[in-house]
Amino acid sequence: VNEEDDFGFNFDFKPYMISKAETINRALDEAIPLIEPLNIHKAMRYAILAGGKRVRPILCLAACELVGGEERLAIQAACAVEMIHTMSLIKDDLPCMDNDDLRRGKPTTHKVFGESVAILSGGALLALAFEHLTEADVSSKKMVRAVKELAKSIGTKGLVAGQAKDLSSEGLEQNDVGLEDLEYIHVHKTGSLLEASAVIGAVIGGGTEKEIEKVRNFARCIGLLFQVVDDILDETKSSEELGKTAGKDKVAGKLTYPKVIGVEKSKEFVEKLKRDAREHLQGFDSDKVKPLIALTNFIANRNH
Ligand code: GRG
Repeated sequence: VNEEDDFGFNFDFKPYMISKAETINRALDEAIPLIEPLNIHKAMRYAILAGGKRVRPILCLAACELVGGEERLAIQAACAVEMIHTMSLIKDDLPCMDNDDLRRGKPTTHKVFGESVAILSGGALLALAFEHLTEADVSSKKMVRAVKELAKSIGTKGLVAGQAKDLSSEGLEQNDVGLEDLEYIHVHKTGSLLEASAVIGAVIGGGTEKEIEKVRNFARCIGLLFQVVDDILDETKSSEELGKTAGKDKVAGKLTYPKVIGVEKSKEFVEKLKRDAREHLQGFDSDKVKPLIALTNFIANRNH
């Protein structure tokens, strides 16, 4: 991770990522105590403390620090975006959606606690995210903006829109779903919360309008980057696992960038998005952009 990349960039990302993830995990542990109703809080904690790369909260903290804010200002917001992400994973895994048995290497929340508890714990995470976010030590004006940004990223302009489109494309022939549809699904399902995470960090950190817009454009690039890489990984996985696992049909049937534009063009797109992401960070303090560039490289080079 700390080797020079193709842009001659050098930053020791692993300790940064570990230390930020530890801070976030501690804050999440405190934010969701094991109180009544016990089974709901158990399920919430099970889902959110199950691991995960913590990309969204790290992005939120890094964006806050990029514009000169202190980490402590954005910690509630960072927890909030991870709560929303976890809520969406719980719902995505339900039998009426993707019907998945495993998540983050463990049985899914509904498999362990039952469907009704899983649905309630998802709803509770959604509510707690907003409650917790409002505890940040920032002006009401910034807070209203942050709340609006987060709400927008979840509903019919964000996660719900992406999931709805994804569900309605299921079972369609490859020819009936084009690059535009695929991009719509990705921008909403994956991009919207990543964008909100970064923008909320920049708003809370006290960024200027111009800085917030730059952060938004940067986050849009890494949102798409995240998904194109995910698609390439899925394709590789599905060919490696061919004939081996029961989940193969789901992966094989899913529309992906490599299926629509081919593996080579998808890899070229990854490189373009990496370059574009960096360009949006121009003009910021050269030391403060380092974690965000490293995060971009991490997303581009990850293998899971
Ligand atoms: C019900 C209001 C409401 C919203 C939810 C179900 C749903 C609507 C949306 C689905 C959103 C979804 C599951 C998108 C996929 C996002 C994605 C790329 C997940 C994987 O993210 P990683 O790799 O996972 O960051 P970890 O485990 O590392 O956190």
